[in-house]
Amino acid sequence: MKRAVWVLMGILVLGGGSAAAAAQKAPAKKAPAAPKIGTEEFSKAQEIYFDRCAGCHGALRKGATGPALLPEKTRAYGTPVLKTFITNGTQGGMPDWGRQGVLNAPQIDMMARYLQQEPPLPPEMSMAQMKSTWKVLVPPDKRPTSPQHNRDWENFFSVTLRDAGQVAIIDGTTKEIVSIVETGYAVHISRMSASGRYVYTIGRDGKSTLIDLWMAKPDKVAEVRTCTEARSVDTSKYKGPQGDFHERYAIVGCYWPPHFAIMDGHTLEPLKVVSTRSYTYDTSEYHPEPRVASIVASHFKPQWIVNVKETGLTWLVDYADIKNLKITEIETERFLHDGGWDASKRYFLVAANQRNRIAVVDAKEEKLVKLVDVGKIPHPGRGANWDDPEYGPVWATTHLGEGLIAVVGTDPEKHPQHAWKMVRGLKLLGGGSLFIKTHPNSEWVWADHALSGDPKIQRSICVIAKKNPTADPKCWEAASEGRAVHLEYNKAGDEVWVSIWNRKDKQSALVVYDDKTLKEKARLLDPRLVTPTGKFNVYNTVKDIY
Ligand code: DHE
Repeated sequence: MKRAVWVLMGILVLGGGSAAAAAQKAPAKKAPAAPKIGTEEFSKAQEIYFDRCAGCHGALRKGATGPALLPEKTRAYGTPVLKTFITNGTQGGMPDWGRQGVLNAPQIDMMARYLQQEPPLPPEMSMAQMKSTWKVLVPPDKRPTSPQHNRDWENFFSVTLRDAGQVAIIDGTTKEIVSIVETGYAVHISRMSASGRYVYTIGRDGKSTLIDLWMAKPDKVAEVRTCTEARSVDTSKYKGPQGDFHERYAIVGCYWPPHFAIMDGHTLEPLKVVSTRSYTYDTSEYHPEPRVASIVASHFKPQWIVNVKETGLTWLVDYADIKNLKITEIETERFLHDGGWDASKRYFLVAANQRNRIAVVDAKEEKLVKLVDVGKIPHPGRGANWDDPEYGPVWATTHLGEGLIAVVGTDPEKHPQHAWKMVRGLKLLGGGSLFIKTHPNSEWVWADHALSGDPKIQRSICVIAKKNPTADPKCWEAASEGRAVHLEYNKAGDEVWVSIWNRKDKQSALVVYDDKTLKEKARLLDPRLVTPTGKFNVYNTVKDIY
């Protein structure tokens, strides 16, 4: 329904409801004419594009993680070639939507024709529009003043049920589903308030949901839509001489429109919106769509680290006084994506994925420390921190483009010769790895291969022994079908939870491993667990333990 709004607004921008006709009026000069597409098909294709393609190719189809898909290029390919790409994927990481059964033959044909039309301009979003979507379902003074259940809520997991538009709140101790909460479409991540009491989710459709874990049955207490496409959310975690900002604010990073929005932490009332449109850091070219990728809250300053993908700028946003907002703009690297803190939480390490680099930002000195060359298309999630027997404190990333864990030294004080260098390259089963995780109490580092093209590898996970990192990893298939994706520890750091992400119409699961023995402890097969992806343990997310 929310996506329909975007589609509808796109049509309105093109005028008169005749998107396809309007698109066909303006073919590129020398390119062949666009093939026919009806208005209804155009709307449907636009919706599929938003769901499946915009994340990599950009809302304006100007390219990002994936290549640009503008008419001069797509018309040169023509419908048959585009259909082959959409059906079979590419070596470069494009998913095989046809072979996976996500898109059927008529849909693939429609998408191939849609991609040859002029891209419609998605609408902007004003503060008034944001406010019109804002709902406080339970006002703060009607919320409980203490937890209304006897569960260890700091060990709850907020689990994305991607294709259901829901999150499951699961008790990590009893493994029971405590609540299923209706959220935005395809929630990307959950982040927690400084106390852990509140969960903030962000849907792909830009809708944020605030969930109160103290309610007898945790449920949403507020919601708002601050963009039409988003991937990141975080909260204000600072408490110190400059004030107590615990639970004060939340921030959403948008893909479209390209901006970030600051909201009240208790009610999600939108308070401020800041555009990220500006110039690329290296060539000073104006970019109309610089998307906000990862956002992380500092623990020692009233500050968010906001990574602006296409311009290659990392913004340090000081939220101490949002009427006089201070932003320190750091030139890092283009195509910034995901990242996390080092163990000291002073340095933020973020993947510039199409540049095969990790940018290291010193949040204390507020400057770029180093660009570290790693493997092909790094994708760390938030990464993993541990003490290497030879190199001291390290942080690591997995990669989409090759089966490699790049281990980076992070201790410039005691191990300056290894700091900000790739000190080890550890082998995995293949590329397509999305996430890596560990815990200070664990002997192991865990990694998935969720986007591998090989069905056996995409459901396999591997562990590496911290004490003996050069030994072959131990790897196994976590399920007989589906993809094993995203790893998360429980609060004690003695269990690892892995999602088995299957098609919407098939059985998915959550598998819980004993971290010491690596033996399976539980397999949650509840039919309500539809397409589980990210899982966020309350305690570990508040404390940034990874
Ligand atoms: Fe993600 C994190 C963007 C595809 C699951 N993903 C992130 C972050 C960004 C991002 C910017 C960092 C958020 C932060 O920390 O503030 N993801 C994108 C995309 O643009 C991309 C490539 C394509 C798209 O259209 O969205 C994409 N992501 C996926 C998936 O296909 C995944 C596997 C399933 C899904 O839900 O769509 C997926 N992304 C995740 C998860 C995290 C994430 C689980 C958080 C990891 C963590 O441990 O913090």
